[in-house]
Amino acid sequence: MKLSREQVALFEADGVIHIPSAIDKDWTDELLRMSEKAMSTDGEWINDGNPGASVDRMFTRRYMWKDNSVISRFLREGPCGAIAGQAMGSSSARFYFDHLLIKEPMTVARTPWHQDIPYWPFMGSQVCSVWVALTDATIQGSAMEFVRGSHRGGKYYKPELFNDRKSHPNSWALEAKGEPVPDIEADREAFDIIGFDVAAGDAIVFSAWILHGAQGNHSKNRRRVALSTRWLGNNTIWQPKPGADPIVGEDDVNIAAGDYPSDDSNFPMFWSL
Ligand SMILES: O=C(O)CCC(=O)C(=O)O
Repeated sequence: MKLSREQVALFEADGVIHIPSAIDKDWTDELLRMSEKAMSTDGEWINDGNPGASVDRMFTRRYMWKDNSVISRFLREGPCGAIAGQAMGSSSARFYFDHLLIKEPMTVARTPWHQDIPYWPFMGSQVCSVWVALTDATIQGSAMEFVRGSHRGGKYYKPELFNDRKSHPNSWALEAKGEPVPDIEADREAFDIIGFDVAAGDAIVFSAWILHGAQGNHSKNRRRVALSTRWLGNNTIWQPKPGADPIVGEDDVNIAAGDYPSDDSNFPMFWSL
């Protein structure tokens, strides 16, 4: 998968690009089968807003790649690492984690507006996600929206929690510092919001610094499924901090704060020039 110069320039300017037909139907079929299993089996890193329901359920599950052969093969053989590395202008891309995000029909819960970098134990401009649509989705059906160019403001916002729950599986994020995310929904006209209707197989690559979110799923009959993959470029440094995602923490690595994460077992280099 080769990105054009225009795509790379757009990524730098906007912080996000839409790449139609990034993966083929064999991959989307296999990943969708995997997602069904992921919804119906136990695991450690699940955030399920309405377990067992077939409507109004936002389900997320992350960090499966070490035990999940489909995801692991997709990361090695699929195009996401190459897309991430090229978009970031990096000569390599190390992998951080996979994040499956599903919204059943008529899911009320929004994906709140947020930046990704405050959740993660890294710093650097070359940190991004490649979000792969496994089903068609319109913006009304919970495809992603972005505040164009917001990756360039140097802002660092406090994490928001996905799914509104009393005992929240991701409450670790509340320990993070940062100013609150502005109430973008209350004043959408004040922000340069762009979004992309997607077809299954499309990818959206976006900076970990850009503000992004998604509506609930207003579709009456269509599940929305996406697999987000997280990537680290050459200028990434390891920076553990309060409120960082515990999937890979200080006890799991042998990297000094401020160093490049050259840890092949936790952050394998799945793409290089
Ligand atoms: O799929 C979604 O609703 C949100 C995805 C997201 O926020 C991410 O991949 O960082």
